[in-house]
Amino acid sequence: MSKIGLSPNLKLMFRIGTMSRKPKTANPIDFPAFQEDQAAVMDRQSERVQPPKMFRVVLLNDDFTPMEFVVMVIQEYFHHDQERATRIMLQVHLEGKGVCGVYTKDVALTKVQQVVDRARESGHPLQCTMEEA
Ligand code: TYC
Repeated sequence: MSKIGLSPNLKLMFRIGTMSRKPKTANPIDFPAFQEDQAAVMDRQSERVQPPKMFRVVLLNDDFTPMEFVVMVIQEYFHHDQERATRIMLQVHLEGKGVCGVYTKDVALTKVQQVVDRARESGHPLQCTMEEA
């Protein structure tokens, strides 16, 4: 395009590129309402990504369940080695209760059910429960 005959101002605008740029269109991101919506989305996302509640699976003491049975249960269902399982069993025996592991709700519920089922099958009154960590 020839610039001959343009006013000095128009020539200047060409030189600095003003007229060759696209006119600025409204960008939703610049509006407060949009930013508030975005903040709400972020809040909802941060609610969604919270870590799950965790639950301690706890064994309770009684006078009848054999110590060896309790150690076996702790090894089998909570995957502790024999030494650690024995320590946990002794803690329950001496202090009344002991934590075998910490799990999400579904896993903790399953462990409690499995342990109680196994104890009843074997004729022992062992109690196993869960509490929010
Ligand atoms: N107190 C039991 C006994 O003397 C042993 C025992 C330990 C029972 C832990 C339950 O969760 C328990 N035979």
